[in-house]
Amino acid sequence: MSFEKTSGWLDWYAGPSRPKFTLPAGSVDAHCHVFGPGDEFPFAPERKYTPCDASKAQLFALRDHLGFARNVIVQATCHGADNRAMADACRSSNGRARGVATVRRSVTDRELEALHADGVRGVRFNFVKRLVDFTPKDELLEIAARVGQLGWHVVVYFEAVDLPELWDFFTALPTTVVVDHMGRPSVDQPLDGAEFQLFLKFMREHGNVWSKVSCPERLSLAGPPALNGEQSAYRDVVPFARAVVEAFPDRVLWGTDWPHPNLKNHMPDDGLLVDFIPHIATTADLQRKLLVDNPMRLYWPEEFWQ
Ligand code: 0GY
Repeated sequence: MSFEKTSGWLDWYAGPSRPKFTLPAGSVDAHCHVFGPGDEFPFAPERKYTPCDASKAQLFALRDHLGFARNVIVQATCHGADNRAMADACRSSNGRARGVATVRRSVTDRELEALHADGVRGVRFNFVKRLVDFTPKDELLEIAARVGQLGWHVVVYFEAVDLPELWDFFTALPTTVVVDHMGRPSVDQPLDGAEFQLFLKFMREHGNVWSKVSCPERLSLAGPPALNGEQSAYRDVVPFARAVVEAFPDRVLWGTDWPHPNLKNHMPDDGLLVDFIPHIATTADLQRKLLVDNPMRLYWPEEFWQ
């Protein structure tokens, strides 16, 4: 089956630079995706965009190029609740990839067990309206209770403006809750403004809530270094991510977000994204927690606690 990429979509960055920052041994890219290839793993009929292909082999090549040891592959909305591409990538990784799936209420226990065997350790609930159709909260709570029994967690993706409305639902979840991209703060608002302070309060008051301090390229208004001279890339995101890393060093994760769905103006060089890390995790101790200890504890606990 042939698919036509959504108009304006940028392909992922070919030939990324080699990072200047040396990742700690055993680092995990804890947020990335595979797309298709569409011929092998067709995109979902209900998708809101059609991506370019981004295969498991290309993801693993990027992992090795950047210096990561492992990946957490998050189901992208263009595949809906058809987890085959993600699960296949996990199975092909020699244990070096875990997955986060999207499932519907109709998923059987057998299917969940098969996903677990493939390496899946979480489900993703997406509240970003441009990406998905609405799913009733009672369905999501039912799924959370079921996957909680397998020891899985729930990944949530939402826009900062929606946190007040989602607060009661999130705090009712019986599992660890991992927030994508710090709940997408508006980085033109002050760090001590109401929006970001609410997010910090959410994490402070709920010890089961973790955050990915990822996607500066999505959140930044300042842009990459080409747009701002010698300054660090995406410098306007640094204070936000750094605040989360320093307040909750044991509950943060980092990921490239490769192949960067839905970017139309600027496609990041993944090597430069890695060079962003020491700006937000400024000591070797914070870097080890962010990149190794925390993701290992969540996704490979059997190895971490050995
Ligand atoms: C991300 C962000 C986006 C898309 C998806 O599954 C997806 O389609 O997550 C986005 O468009 O902001 O984390 O990959």
